[in-house]
Amino acid sequence: MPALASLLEDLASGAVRIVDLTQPLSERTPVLQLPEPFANTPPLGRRTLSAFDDRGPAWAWSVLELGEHTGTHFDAPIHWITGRDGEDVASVAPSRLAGPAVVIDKSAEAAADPDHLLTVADVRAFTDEHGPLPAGGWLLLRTGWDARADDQDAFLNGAHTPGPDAECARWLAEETPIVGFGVETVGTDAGAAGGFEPPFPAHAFLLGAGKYGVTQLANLAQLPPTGALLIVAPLKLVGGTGSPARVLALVPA
Ligand code: 23J
Ligand code: MN
Repeated sequence: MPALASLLEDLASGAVRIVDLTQPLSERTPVLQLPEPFANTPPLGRRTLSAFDDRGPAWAWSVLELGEHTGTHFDAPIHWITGRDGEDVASVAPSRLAGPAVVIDKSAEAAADPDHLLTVADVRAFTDEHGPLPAGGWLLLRTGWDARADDQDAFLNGAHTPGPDAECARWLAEETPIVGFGVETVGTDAGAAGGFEPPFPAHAFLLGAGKYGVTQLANLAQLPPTGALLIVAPLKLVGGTGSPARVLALVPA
């Protein structure tokens, strides 16, 4: 049977499931808080244009104020100074937005130490057990942080949040065949990463290498370590440094 016909049959039978990796987007969605003197993104803002009233008797709609980097979102290379000559969101080829994903589980380590850092040795231990990182695919870091996403203070945790160390970020960017790195936390970098060398190494190295980030993911616990198909769908925003995204995974039941 052709591969797509077989996939459609598996979806219909439930042999393949679709897992929503997207956090709900609302005025309560936590947003990054950078220290002074840096500018910060506001929470989602919404202004009603009409609500079945004089302004529009049969329709309801609103206008959003929405940061490019709010909620579950995609980081494009031009977000960072190292990638400033790279792709904006609209330029990213769709073939790079759908591909294999592997999930490394550091939820126990992050529960014990919120500043836990992912190392090259951790990823090598994972690939020794599960095989190489997927070419054209994504590495997703599970930390259990998605359970905190309905509470800004618990989610940001005073900037004590897990992420990769600088050497791991450099290695993922420069020496592995992945196209992107995804996390459950507010950014691809650890909460303390502003003080790393270089500062914010996941942003600096991955975006500088023309790779991507996805943040604030949910439900990674429902994915197998290997074998999921990830679909990342940011807005096709011309000149966009990032975009809120719907992120889905297809997984064998
Ligand atoms: C700007 C500066 C630092 C960080 C970020 C943005 C993000 O996390 C982001 O959403 O790209 S850490
Ligand atoms: Mn971002």
